[in-house]
Amino acid sequence: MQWSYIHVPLRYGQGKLGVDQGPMKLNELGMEKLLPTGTVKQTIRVLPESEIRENEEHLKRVDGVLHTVTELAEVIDSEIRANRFPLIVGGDHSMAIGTLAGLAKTGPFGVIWVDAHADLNTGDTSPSGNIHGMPLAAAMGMGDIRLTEVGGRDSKLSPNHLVYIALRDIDEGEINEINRLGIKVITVEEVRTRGVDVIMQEALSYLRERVDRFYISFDMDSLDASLVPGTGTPVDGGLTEVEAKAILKEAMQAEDLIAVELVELNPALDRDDMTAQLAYRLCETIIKSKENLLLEGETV
Ligand code: HAR
Ligand code: MN
Ligand code: MN
Ligand code: MN
Repeated sequence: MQWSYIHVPLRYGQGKLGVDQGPMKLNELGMEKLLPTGTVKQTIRVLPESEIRENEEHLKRVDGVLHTVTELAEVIDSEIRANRFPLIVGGDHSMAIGTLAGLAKTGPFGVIWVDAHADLNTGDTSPSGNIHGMPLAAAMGMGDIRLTEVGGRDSKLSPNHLVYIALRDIDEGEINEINRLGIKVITVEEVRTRGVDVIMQEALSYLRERVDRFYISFDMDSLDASLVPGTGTPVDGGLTEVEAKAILKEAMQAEDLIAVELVELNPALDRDDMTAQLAYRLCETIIKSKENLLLEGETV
Protein backbone atom coordinates (compact mmCIF):
# COMPACT_ATOMS: atom_id res chain seq x y z
CA MET A 1 0.00 0.00 0.00
CA GLN A 2 1.16 3.50 -0.81
CA TRP A 3 2.06 5.77 2.10
CA SER A 4 0.81 9.30 2.56
CA TYR A 5 3.15 11.45 4.66
CA ILE A 6 1.38 14.47 6.09
CA HIS A 7 3.04 17.34 7.96
CA VAL A 8 0.84 19.33 10.34
CA PRO A 9 2.98 22.21 11.70
CA LEU A 10 0.25 23.36 14.11
CA ARG A 11 0.97 24.93 17.49
CA TYR A 12 -2.20 26.91 18.27
CA GLY A 13 -3.70 24.10 20.33
CA GLN A 14 -1.30 24.95 23.17
CA GLY A 15 0.81 27.85 24.35
CA LYS A 16 4.45 26.86 23.81
CA LEU A 17 6.50 27.89 20.80
CA GLY A 18 8.29 25.24 18.78
CA VAL A 19 5.87 22.30 18.43
CA ASP A 20 5.14 23.53 14.91
CA GLN A 21 8.76 22.64 14.06
CA GLY A 22 8.31 18.96 14.87
CA PRO A 23 7.67 17.75 11.31
CA MET A 24 10.59 19.69 9.78
CA LYS A 25 12.88 18.41 12.51
CA LEU A 26 12.03 14.83 11.59
CA ASN A 27 12.82 15.60 7.96
CA GLU A 28 16.19 17.07 8.99
CA LEU A 29 16.97 13.83 10.78
CA GLY A 30 16.31 11.85 7.60
CA MET A 31 12.61 10.96 7.46
CA GLU A 32 12.65 11.35 3.70
CA LYS A 33 15.07 8.43 3.49
CA LEU A 34 12.85 6.19 5.63
CA LEU A 35 9.73 6.71 3.53
CA PRO A 36 9.11 4.09 0.88
CA THR A 37 9.41 5.24 -2.75
CA GLY A 38 6.14 6.50 -4.12
CA THR A 39 5.10 8.09 -0.80
CA VAL A 40 2.82 11.08 -1.35
CA LYS A 41 3.98 14.03 0.78
CA GLN A 42 2.04 17.10 1.79
CA THR A 43 1.91 19.85 4.38
CA ILE A 44 -1.33 21.15 5.85
CA ARG A 45 -1.57 24.93 5.96
CA VAL A 46 -1.41 26.84 9.22
CA LEU A 47 -2.56 30.45 9.68
CA PRO A 48 0.23 32.95 10.32
CA GLU A 49 0.20 34.32 13.84
CA SER A 50 -0.77 37.78 12.54
CA GLU A 51 -4.12 36.35 11.38
CA ILE A 52 -5.12 34.85 14.73
CA ARG A 53 -7.99 36.93 16.11
CA GLU A 54 -9.61 34.71 18.72
CA ASN A 55 -8.14 34.21 22.11
CA GLU A 56 -11.09 33.05 24.11
CA GLU A 57 -10.18 32.16 27.66
CA HIS A 58 -11.74 28.69 27.35
CA LEU A 59 -10.78 27.97 23.75
CA LYS A 60 -7.46 29.60 22.99
CA ARG A 61 -6.57 30.49 19.38
CA VAL A 62 -9.63 28.56 18.19
CA ASP A 63 -9.59 30.13 14.73
CA GLY A 64 -6.00 28.99 14.20
CA VAL A 65 -6.86 25.42 15.18
CA LEU A 66 -10.05 25.35 13.08
CA HIS A 67 -8.29 26.56 9.95
CA THR A 68 -5.82 23.67 9.99
CA VAL A 69 -8.03 20.83 11.22
CA THR A 70 -10.73 21.62 8.66
CA GLU A 71 -8.20 21.21 5.87
CA LEU A 72 -6.64 18.15 7.50
CA ALA A 73 -10.04 16.42 7.71
CA GLU A 74 -10.49 16.79 3.95
CA VAL A 75 -6.99 15.60 3.18
CA ILE A 76 -7.34 12.53 5.42
CA ASP A 77 -10.66 11.65 3.83
CA SER A 78 -9.24 11.87 0.32
CA GLU A 79 -6.10 9.90 1.22
CA ILE A 80 -8.22 7.08 2.72
CA ARG A 81 -10.45 7.05 -0.35
CA ALA A 82 -7.33 6.90 -2.53
CA ASN A 83 -6.40 3.77 -0.58
CA ARG A 84 -3.24 5.31 0.84
CA PHE A 85 -1.93 4.87 4.38
CA PRO A 86 -1.49 8.21 6.21
CA LEU A 87 1.46 8.86 8.53
CA ILE A 88 0.56 12.20 10.09
CA VAL A 89 3.17 14.11 12.07
CA GLY A 90 2.65 17.17 14.24
CA GLY A 91 2.28 19.53 15.64
CA ASP A 92 0.16 19.64 18.77
CA HIS A 93 -2.60 17.11 19.48
CA SER A 94 -5.46 19.48 18.59
CA MET A 95 -4.72 18.40 15.01
CA ALA A 96 -6.39 15.08 15.79
CA ILE A 97 -9.74 16.88 15.58
CA GLY A 98 -9.03 16.92 11.84
CA THR A 99 -7.72 13.36 11.67
CA LEU A 100 -10.73 11.95 13.54
CA ALA A 101 -13.20 13.96 11.46
CA GLY A 102 -11.47 12.91 8.24
CA LEU A 103 -11.53 9.22 9.10
CA ALA A 104 -15.18 9.39 10.17
CA LYS A 105 -16.23 10.38 6.65
CA THR A 106 -15.76 6.78 5.48
CA GLY A 107 -17.55 5.18 8.44
CA PRO A 108 -16.94 3.97 11.99
CA PHE A 109 -13.43 3.23 13.24
CA GLY A 110 -11.58 2.47 16.44
CA VAL A 111 -8.85 4.50 18.12
CA ILE A 112 -5.82 3.56 20.17
CA TRP A 113 -4.77 6.76 21.96
CA VAL A 114 -1.28 6.47 23.45
CA ASP A 115 -0.90 9.49 25.71
CA ALA A 116 -0.25 10.62 29.30
CA HIS A 117 -3.38 12.74 28.90
CA ALA A 118 -6.99 11.89 28.12
CA ASP A 119 -7.50 14.88 25.76
CA LEU A 120 -11.17 14.65 26.70
CA ASN A 121 -11.74 18.16 28.02
CA THR A 122 -14.26 20.64 26.72
CA GLY A 123 -13.91 24.40 27.04
CA ASP A 124 -15.91 24.09 30.27
CA THR A 125 -13.77 21.44 31.97
CA SER A 126 -10.33 22.42 30.62
CA PRO A 127 -7.99 23.87 33.25
CA SER A 128 -5.95 25.58 30.51
CA GLY A 129 -8.26 26.48 27.62
CA ASN A 130 -5.75 24.70 25.35
CA ILE A 131 -7.47 22.84 22.55
CA HIS A 132 -4.82 20.07 22.41
CA GLY A 133 -6.50 18.76 25.56
CA MET A 134 -9.88 18.49 23.74
CA PRO A 135 -9.70 16.46 20.48
CA LEU A 136 -11.44 13.30 21.75
CA ALA A 137 -14.26 15.25 23.37
CA ALA A 138 -14.77 17.15 20.12
CA ALA A 139 -14.82 13.89 18.13
CA MET A 140 -17.46 12.50 20.49
CA GLY A 141 -19.63 15.54 19.95
CA MET A 142 -18.90 17.17 23.30
CA GLY A 143 -18.01 20.84 23.73
CA ASP A 144 -18.07 23.90 21.52
CA ILE A 145 -20.01 23.49 18.29
CA ARG A 146 -17.17 24.97 16.22
CA LEU A 147 -14.99 22.02 17.23
CA THR A 148 -17.66 19.30 17.14
CA GLU A 149 -18.82 20.36 13.66
CA VAL A 150 -15.45 20.09 11.96
CA GLY A 151 -16.04 17.70 9.04
CA GLY A 152 -19.82 17.52 9.63
CA ARG A 153 -22.40 17.55 12.38
CA ASP A 154 -22.49 13.90 13.35
CA SER A 155 -20.38 12.55 16.15
CA LYS A 156 -17.14 11.10 14.76
CA LEU A 157 -16.26 8.62 17.47
CA SER A 158 -18.15 6.42 19.88
CA PRO A 159 -16.68 6.20 23.42
CA ASN A 160 -16.59 2.41 23.22
CA HIS A 161 -14.47 2.55 20.06
CA LEU A 162 -11.59 4.05 22.03
CA VAL A 163 -8.74 2.49 24.03
CA TYR A 164 -6.32 4.63 26.01
CA ILE A 165 -2.77 3.47 26.70
CA ALA A 166 -0.35 5.13 29.19
CA LEU A 167 -2.87 7.56 30.66
CA ARG A 168 -1.63 9.11 33.93
CA ASP A 169 -2.36 12.84 34.10
CA ILE A 170 -6.11 13.24 33.93
CA ASP A 171 -8.23 16.23 34.93
CA GLU A 172 -11.22 15.83 37.20
CA GLY A 173 -13.77 16.48 34.47
CA GLU A 174 -12.05 13.90 32.29
CA ILE A 175 -12.09 11.25 35.02
CA ASN A 176 -15.83 11.76 35.37
CA GLU A 177 -16.35 11.37 31.63
CA ILE A 178 -14.14 8.28 31.36
CA ASN A 179 -16.18 6.64 34.11
CA ARG A 180 -19.54 7.82 32.85
CA LEU A 181 -18.82 6.67 29.30
CA GLY A 182 -17.03 3.48 30.38
CA ILE A 183 -13.97 4.13 28.20
CA LYS A 184 -11.31 1.42 28.21
CA VAL A 185 -8.01 2.45 29.84
CA ILE A 186 -4.72 0.53 29.89
CA THR A 187 -2.18 1.99 32.32
CA VAL A 188 1.63 1.95 32.12
CA GLU A 189 1.60 -0.40 35.10
CA GLU A 190 -0.57 -2.85 33.14
CA VAL A 191 1.69 -2.58 30.11
CA ARG A 192 4.56 -3.54 32.40
CA THR A 193 2.97 -6.30 34.45
CA ARG A 194 1.01 -7.99 31.68
CA GLY A 195 3.33 -7.22 28.77
CA VAL A 196 2.83 -5.32 25.54
CA ASP A 197 1.76 -8.43 23.61
CA VAL A 198 -1.07 -9.19 26.00
CA ILE A 199 -2.39 -5.65 26.33
CA MET A 200 -2.21 -5.03 22.59
CA GLN A 201 -4.06 -8.26 21.83
CA GLU A 202 -6.66 -7.18 24.38
CA ALA A 203 -6.94 -3.68 22.89
CA LEU A 204 -7.24 -5.05 19.36
CA SER A 205 -9.83 -7.68 20.26
CA TYR A 206 -11.83 -5.08 22.17
CA LEU A 207 -11.90 -2.84 19.09
CA ARG A 208 -12.49 -5.69 16.65
CA GLU A 209 -15.63 -6.73 18.48
CA ARG A 210 -16.99 -3.30 17.63
CA VAL A 211 -15.40 -1.93 14.44
CA ASP A 212 -13.53 -3.24 11.43
CA ARG A 213 -10.69 -0.70 11.25
CA PHE A 214 -8.72 1.51 13.62
CA TYR A 215 -6.06 4.21 13.85
CA ILE A 216 -3.36 4.89 16.42
CA SER A 217 -2.54 8.34 17.74
CA PHE A 218 0.78 8.51 19.56
CA ASP A 219 1.56 11.49 21.82
CA MET A 220 5.28 11.83 22.64
CA ASP A 221 4.37 12.51 26.28
CA SER A 222 3.18 8.89 26.62
CA LEU A 223 6.91 8.22 27.08
CA ASP A 224 8.45 8.83 30.47
CA ALA A 225 9.31 12.48 31.18
CA SER A 226 13.00 11.59 31.50
CA LEU A 227 13.06 10.53 27.84
CA VAL A 228 11.15 13.44 26.33
CA PRO A 229 12.31 16.91 27.40
CA GLY A 230 11.24 18.00 23.92
CA THR A 231 7.51 17.78 24.48
CA GLY A 232 5.23 20.46 25.92
CA THR A 233 3.78 18.59 28.89
CA PRO A 234 6.08 15.76 30.03
CA VAL A 235 4.74 13.45 32.76
CA ASP A 236 6.65 11.02 34.99
CA GLY A 237 5.87 7.34 35.11
CA GLY A 238 5.58 6.88 31.36
CA LEU A 239 6.52 4.27 28.77
CA THR A 240 10.08 3.20 27.99
CA GLU A 241 11.33 3.38 24.41
CA VAL A 242 11.18 -0.41 24.14
CA GLU A 243 7.55 -0.47 25.27
CA ALA A 244 6.57 2.35 22.91
CA LYS A 245 8.22 0.61 19.96
CA ALA A 246 6.56 -2.69 20.80
CA ILE A 247 3.13 -1.01 20.97
CA LEU A 248 3.70 0.68 17.62
CA LYS A 249 5.08 -2.48 16.03
CA GLU A 250 2.02 -4.52 17.03
CA ALA A 251 -0.34 -1.83 15.81
CA MET A 252 1.52 -1.42 12.53
CA GLN A 253 1.39 -5.13 11.80
CA ALA A 254 -2.39 -5.21 12.11
CA GLU A 255 -4.04 -5.40 8.69
CA ASP A 256 -6.98 -3.32 9.89
CA LEU A 257 -4.86 -0.31 10.89
CA ILE A 258 -5.74 2.60 8.62
CA ALA A 259 -3.55 5.49 9.81
CA VAL A 260 -0.92 6.48 12.35
CA GLU A 261 -0.25 9.85 13.95
CA LEU A 262 2.71 11.12 15.98
CA VAL A 263 2.32 14.38 17.86
CA GLU A 264 3.74 16.84 20.40
CA LEU A 265 7.42 16.77 19.42
CA ASN A 266 8.72 20.24 20.36
CA PRO A 267 12.33 20.70 19.15
CA ALA A 268 12.58 24.12 20.85
CA LEU A 269 12.26 22.50 24.29
CA ASP A 270 14.53 19.58 23.46
CA ARG A 271 17.90 18.70 24.96
CA ASP A 272 20.54 17.80 22.36
CA ASP A 273 17.78 16.61 20.01
CA MET A 274 17.13 13.60 22.26
CA THR A 275 13.35 13.71 21.89
CA ALA A 276 13.59 14.35 18.16
CA GLN A 277 15.97 11.42 17.74
CA LEU A 278 13.61 9.23 19.75
CA ALA A 279 10.65 10.35 17.63
CA TYR A 280 12.69 9.53 14.54
CA ARG A 281 13.43 6.04 15.84
CA LEU A 282 9.69 5.56 16.50
CA CYS A 283 8.98 6.57 12.91
CA GLU A 284 11.56 4.02 11.80
CA THR A 285 9.69 1.35 13.78
CA ILE A 286 6.39 2.56 12.34
CA ILE A 287 7.55 2.38 8.74
CA LYS A 288 9.64 -0.78 8.94
CA SER A 289 7.00 -2.72 10.86
CA LYS A 290 4.38 -2.07 8.23
CA GLU A 291 6.80 -2.79 5.42
CA ASN A 292 7.75 -6.03 7.21
CA LEU A 293 11.39 -4.98 7.27
CA LEU A 294 11.84 -5.90 10.92
CA LEU A 295 13.13 -9.28 11.93
CA GLU A 296 11.13 -11.24 14.50
CA GLY A 297 11.76 -9.75 17.94
CA GLU A 298 13.58 -6.72 16.56
CA THR A 299 12.23 -3.28 17.40
CA VAL A 300 14.96 -1.13 15.76
N1 HAR B 1 -5.27 18.04 30.50
C1 HAR B 1 -4.54 19.28 30.39
C2 HAR B 1 -5.36 20.31 29.62
O1 HAR B 1 -6.37 19.96 29.06
C3 HAR B 1 -3.21 19.07 29.73
C4 HAR B 1 -3.30 18.59 28.33
C5 HAR B 1 -1.95 18.40 27.77
N2 HAR B 1 -2.19 17.79 26.55
C6 HAR B 1 -1.34 17.26 25.74
N3 HAR B 1 -1.96 16.43 24.96
N4 HAR B 1 -0.13 17.37 25.76
O2 HAR B 1 -2.15 15.17 25.43
O3 HAR B 1 -5.00 21.43 29.55
MN1 MN C 1 -2.36 14.32 23.61
MN1 MN D 1 -0.34 14.30 26.14
MN1 MN E 1 10.54 9.20 35.53
